[in-house]
Order: sequence, then structure tokens, then C-alpha cells
Amino acid sequence: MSNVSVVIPALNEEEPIAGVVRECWATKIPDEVIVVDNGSDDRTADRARAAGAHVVKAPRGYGRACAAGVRAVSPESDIIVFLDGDGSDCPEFMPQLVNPIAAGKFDFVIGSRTRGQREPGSMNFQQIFSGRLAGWLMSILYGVRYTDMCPFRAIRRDVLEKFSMKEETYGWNLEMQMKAARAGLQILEVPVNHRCRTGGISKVSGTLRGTFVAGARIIATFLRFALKPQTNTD
Ligand SMILES: Nc1nc2c(ncn2[C@@H]2O[C@H](COP(=O)(O)OP(=O)(O)OP(=O)(O)O)[C@@H](O)[C@H]2O)c(=O)[nH]1
Ligand SMILES: [Mg+2]
Repeated sequence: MSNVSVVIPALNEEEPIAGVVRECWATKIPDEVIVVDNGSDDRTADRARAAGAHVVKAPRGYGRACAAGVRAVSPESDIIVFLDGDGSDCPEFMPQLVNPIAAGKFDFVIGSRTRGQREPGSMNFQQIFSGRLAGWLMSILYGVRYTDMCPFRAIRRDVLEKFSMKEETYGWNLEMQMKAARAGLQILEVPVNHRCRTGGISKVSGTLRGTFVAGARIIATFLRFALKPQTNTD
């Protein structure tokens, strides 16, 4: 039996967060659900706690939030699942992500929203295109097949800790995919469905500034790790 921790970065997600936490528990897979409150000035933390999450705090930045969540997982944890706190990922797909790792067949299982069913409007053109482009570049560099930079993913805790993750903002997801690929891990991509956020306000894809900042960081991340491919610890 594997011990599974769920890590959910959340910044001002008081509307959707309780539903996300409850849907995670409903799968009966996690042993703990950790919500990383990323400096919210609304009731995100209270609502997450009321739904049964362990809440930890972190300074702003998507990657900082994910890293704080990883530091907070229990010592028994074997598998860490990440998903967003806005209700757009579908936690009912958690078995497809976790079971292949629990069975010892894979180290890293990532969802693909572009291969799953997407609610109209849940992903914009830039998100679909950047995920495909990054996947294509990584296939050339490492011979892996990724079709998305989906935030919904599961990874063995021990391998993630060896990655010594550096990206503090929107590069976190891509850094993990690149390090998994160049480490030669057993990687599986599975289709997952995707919805429009179930409340609250978009901080990234819904705004021009968010799209630009995230896009620039993703390109910088790609160059940072593609040009320095020797080890996973830098
Ligand atoms: N933008 C941003 N999001 C954060 C941060 N910390 C945690 N998050 C969470 O990261 C997830 C992704 O952000 P979203 O605002 O949903 O961005 P998005 O998915 O591009 O935009 P949507 O179209 O609204 O889904 C959400 O769960 C946020 O609450 C942060 O510092 N900045
Ligand atoms: Mg979102």
C-alpha cells in the first residue's frame, strides 16, 4: 500500500477550494491533502481547513507554493499528487495517475488535458500551443512524449526530492517534466478531463499580463535546463 499526499497550491481560491479538497477525499486515494495558501487575502485557508485539508503558508509564486507543499508532506509519503486549487482539474482521474506508480511500473505520471475532454473555454489557444511546443522540444531533446504541461500529475516522492527543484514561479511544472525526462524515469502520460475553474478569478491564462509573465518564465525555464543538462541537482 502506498502512502499518497496531495499538494494544492492556492492563491485567493475561496470559492472553489473546498470543492477541490472534497473531490480529492472522495477518490479515497490520499492519506493527506495539503493546501498551500500562497498569501491569499480571502478565506481560502479557512475553507480548505473546513474541507479537511492541512493548510500551510508560502510566499507568492506557484513554484514556491508547490515546494512548500512538498516540504510539508508526512515522512511516510511515497507518492505526491499535484493539482490546481481552482477546480479546473478533475480529481476523479487520480487513480489513473497514482495506480501506475503504486504498482511500481512508473515513476512519474502526468495528465494531458489536450488528450482528454475539455470543457469549452477551459483552455485557451496559448495554453494548448505552449504545451504542445514544449512537448515537441522535449521529444527532440530527450525522446519523451508530452502533449501538455498539465499541473495535475503524480510523482514518486523520493525521485522528486532528488530533483532539487529550482523554479519558484511558473517554470515549476516544466522543470519537473524536463528533469524526469533527462533522468530517464519511467514516464506515463494519461488523458485527463479539464473544466473551467469552478469559481474565483483567473490569475494566469485569463489575463494578458499573466499569459505574458507565465510564457516568459516557461521559455526561460526551458533554456535554463535544456542548456545545462548534465545533472538533476542544478
Ligand atoms: N497565478 C498564481 N497562481 C497561484 C499562485 N500560487 C498558487 N496559485 C494557484 O495556481 C493555480 C493556477 O492559477 P490560475 O489562476 O488557475 O491560472 P490559470 O489556470 O492559468 O487560469 P484559469 O484560466 O483561471 O484557470 C491556482 O490554483 C492558483 O490559486 C501564485 O503565486 N500565482
Ligand atoms: Mg486554472
